[in-house]
Amino acid sequence: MSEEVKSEQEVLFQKRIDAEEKIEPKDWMPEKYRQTLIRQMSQHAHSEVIGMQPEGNWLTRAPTLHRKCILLAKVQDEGGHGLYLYSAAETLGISRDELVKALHDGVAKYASIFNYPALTWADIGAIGWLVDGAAIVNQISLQRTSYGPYARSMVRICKEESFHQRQGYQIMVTLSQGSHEQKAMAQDALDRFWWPSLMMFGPHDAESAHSAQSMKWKIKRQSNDQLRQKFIDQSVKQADVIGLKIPDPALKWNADRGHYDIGAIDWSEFARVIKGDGPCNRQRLQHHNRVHAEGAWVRDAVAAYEAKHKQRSTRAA
Ligand code: FAQ
Repeated sequence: MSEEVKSEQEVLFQKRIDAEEKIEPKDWMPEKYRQTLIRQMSQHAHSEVIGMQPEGNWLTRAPTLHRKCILLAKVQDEGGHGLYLYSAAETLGISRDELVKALHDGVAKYASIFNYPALTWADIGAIGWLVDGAAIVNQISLQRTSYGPYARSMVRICKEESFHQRQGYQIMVTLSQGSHEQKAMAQDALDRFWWPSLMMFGPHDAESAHSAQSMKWKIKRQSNDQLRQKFIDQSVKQADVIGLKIPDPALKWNADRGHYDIGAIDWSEFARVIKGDGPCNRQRLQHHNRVHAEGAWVRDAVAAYEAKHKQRSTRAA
């Protein structure tokens, strides 16, 4: 294909994006658009699946049967989110095996937040309130992303994340109205999860390698800093309602901007964690590797069943 024809296709593609048309799997798309989506959607899928680990760790230690049922449903939802997202990524011409291999080889990332441990029951509250809370702020915006299968998967995921956020906040409400020790445990969880939650939105816009192109292609609809600010503004109020203190001495309402100002984020910690040196990176990947290998027989059985059925229907035809 000549350069001229290709660039004409690119102009038409951008026109479709500007007109808010969704791009569908069989439509022409620039190779870089396809690769950007594979990168972002697969990292999103890996985050959902790796994100099951810190919470899964508390399934056998939930304080009541009721809490256990809720947590079990939530963790299963996260696995489901991973499946929708892997399937949506496969429409871009890549297999799930390739995506998982990239995770195991350390080529594909997953959200930095899941490299922090869940040390107490209050951490389960903080994860639901803050981590799912941050995820929803980002994903509501992604419901309008330009790639159809990604946008549609976000609609269902957001509905479920909203329940996740509320169950987490409700744990924090209960603990902060409990004994002195319970309230201290909730505050400690907030202290440890606040800054890593802010890092979930990625580097500041000026440092974000992919933002400019992704915003032009409407893969991203709002910038990292815009979404982070939205999350800060809503969470400060929620902490206030339950009498917990955001661990940031520089936090201040800025009447001119109509937003909260915050202190400096420790980007060296973020860089360390995404390079593989966070508190739980090795543990998370080792666990995923082990469980994936243990599940090989299920994948083999499904493939054998499918092959048998194909053979039977070919014979019958
Ligand atoms: N962690 O140029 P940008 C959830 C990387 S779902 C790790 O700004 P981009 C549900 C980035 O990949 C949470 N890496 O990148 C749940 C890039 O590296 P690369 C997941 C990060 O893509 C709750 C480099 O830094 N949500 O929590 C992070 O334009 C509870 C430069 O950054 C999504 O994935 C990070 N936080 O913007 C489950 C949402 N931030 O790839 C269980 C979809 C940045 O060049 C329990 N993703 N990096 O090697 C997005 O919206 C975007 O990809 C951003 C990053 C906003 C995360």
